[in-house]
Amino acid sequence: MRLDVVTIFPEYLEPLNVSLVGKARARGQLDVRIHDLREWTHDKHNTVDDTPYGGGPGMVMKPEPWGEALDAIVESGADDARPTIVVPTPSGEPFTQEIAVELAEKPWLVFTPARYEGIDRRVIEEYGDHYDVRELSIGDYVLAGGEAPVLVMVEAVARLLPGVLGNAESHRDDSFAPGAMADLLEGPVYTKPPEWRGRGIPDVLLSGHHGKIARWRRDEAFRRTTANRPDLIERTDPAAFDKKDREM
Ligand code: 6GU
Repeated sequence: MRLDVVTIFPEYLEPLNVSLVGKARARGQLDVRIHDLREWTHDKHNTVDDTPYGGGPGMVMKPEPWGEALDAIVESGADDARPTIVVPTPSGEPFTQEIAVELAEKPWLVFTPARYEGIDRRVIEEYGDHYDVRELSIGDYVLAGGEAPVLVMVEAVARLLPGVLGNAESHRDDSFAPGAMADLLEGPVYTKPPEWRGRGIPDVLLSGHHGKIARWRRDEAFRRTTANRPDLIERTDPAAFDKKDREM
């Protein structure tokens, strides 16, 4: 997969050299290209923002540098290659595991993290007419810019790419993974030693009884979801719950 990121803070994307994403790059599974938006400015001060039409606080990112940057990037691909353009914005559609799975199937993503009050709307309209453009938010809070959301989305997508996670089974029962445990959060996990500061391990995990262990994990998932995300229980088809769940 190819990933391009256009930003006025290229150094903010340095974490993409580390850990899972860094290793995927080193192995050639990910081709990440970070671009400085200011390279597509032409004035002495490399201006990327201006005051909003209609007045109000803050600044808006000017369309011209974004247009030149995006044109250069989309034209740098193969003749028939068309990227999906991801625009991080708190006004976007919520980024979910389902969207991460969709994005992980694309060959090429271009991210456009903005600072200030966002990018002149005409840029999103212009590229939306010619490309698949996704405006995505990572949650109901406001950040100072889209760079941290890009790190979040790239990590969520990269770990789904074939061969990137060591163990292909590892995302089978992720919280929010589509499938049997969809809509339940993952329960608690334990490792050695068997006793730590006087605290032991639930007996069932030492029993070797796979059926009982699976049942226990499901009960814990249900308990945790009820406590932390009652909204997930509400929106789940009641047919997905069994008698034991209903008794909890
Ligand atoms: Cl994608 N950008 C910004 N600036 N704030 C956010 C966000 C994105 N998602 C949640 N808050």
